Amino acid sequence: SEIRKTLLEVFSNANGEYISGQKLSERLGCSRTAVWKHIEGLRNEGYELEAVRKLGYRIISKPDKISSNEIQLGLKTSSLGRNIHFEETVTSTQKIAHHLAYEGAPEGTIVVAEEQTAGRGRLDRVWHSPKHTGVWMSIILRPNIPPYQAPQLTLLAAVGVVQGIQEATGLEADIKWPNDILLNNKKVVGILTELQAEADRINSVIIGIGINVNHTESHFPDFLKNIATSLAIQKGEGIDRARLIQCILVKIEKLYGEYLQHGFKIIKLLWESYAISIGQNIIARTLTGAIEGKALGITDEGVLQLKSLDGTIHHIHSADIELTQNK
Ligand code: BTX
Repeated sequence: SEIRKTLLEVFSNANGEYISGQKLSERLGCSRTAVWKHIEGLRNEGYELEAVRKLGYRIISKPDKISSNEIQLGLKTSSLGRNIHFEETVTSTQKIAHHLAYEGAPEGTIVVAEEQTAGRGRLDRVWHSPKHTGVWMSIILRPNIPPYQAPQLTLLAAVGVVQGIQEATGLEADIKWPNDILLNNKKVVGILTELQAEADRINSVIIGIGINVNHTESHFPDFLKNIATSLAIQKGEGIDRARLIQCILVKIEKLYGEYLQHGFKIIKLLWESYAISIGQNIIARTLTGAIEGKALGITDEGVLQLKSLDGTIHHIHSADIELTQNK
């Protein structure tokens, strides 16, 4: 709003000095209560404001924002991220990407938002995506592969994200089959791959990547506090999200080129080198039940092979897995 804009101007002219509530209400032409409401509004947008009795308010830090410009400036890819659809707030970047893909958006188009109000995981689960903290991004690819090979792209994306995180932050993350990326055993990234396909051919693959980047503990709702973490929490300092996106796009583009030329072999080897669940005892919870056993590896299609306690080898296409005590 206009008032919000004026408020920011006043603060930025104050160069970090305190401004009294009285002064603000005069400058904005509104009541002290209204000033307070606008201050709360700024806080919700990620501004850190300090209020000190008798002195007034001052801005301590501005939210770290991303835009198409910042992602594109210095981006070293030839197709990924060349076409960017950026929005401040969306329901889900997947939803927009589906629409753009349907309308014919070129391969490499990405959708990025600062906030998702209905970010989604697998099986219609919710992906928590608060404002100005994370990377909420969907990538449109148009590979010439049969639909059954699409899960390979989830694994490919996971490798790219791990490599991109390493490049941007130095942090070495682990992959838990099929789509979780963990730091210190807590989830820092989720990947969701969706298709627009006919029986035998893919029109587009939409890879949704959600990364907790600059979250502090307080950004996570209680039900996530024990299972989720962010790059900033692990690294102990804030991370430039635009640069992180660039690093990840470069890595995924390189892997994708490799994949289209030479197939899944090298991607599979790389994936296995980051995977923590292989060779471990796990419980795989599928829609039809839970199977306990040892994770043997993944097949050339990216399917998990699990040897259950009675010796049977199961092929798991989709599940949540939990590492159990290794006996
Ligand atoms: P998933 O089904 O494997 O994981 C979802 C589960 O993860 C939730 O049920 C919850 O327990 C937990 N969770 C929810 N939010 C978070 C979070 N921020 N950090 C850690 N754990 C969380 C994973 O699905 C796939 C997520 C993809 C998200 C991206 S964001 C861009 C794109 N747009 C969109 O709507 N989804 C994708």
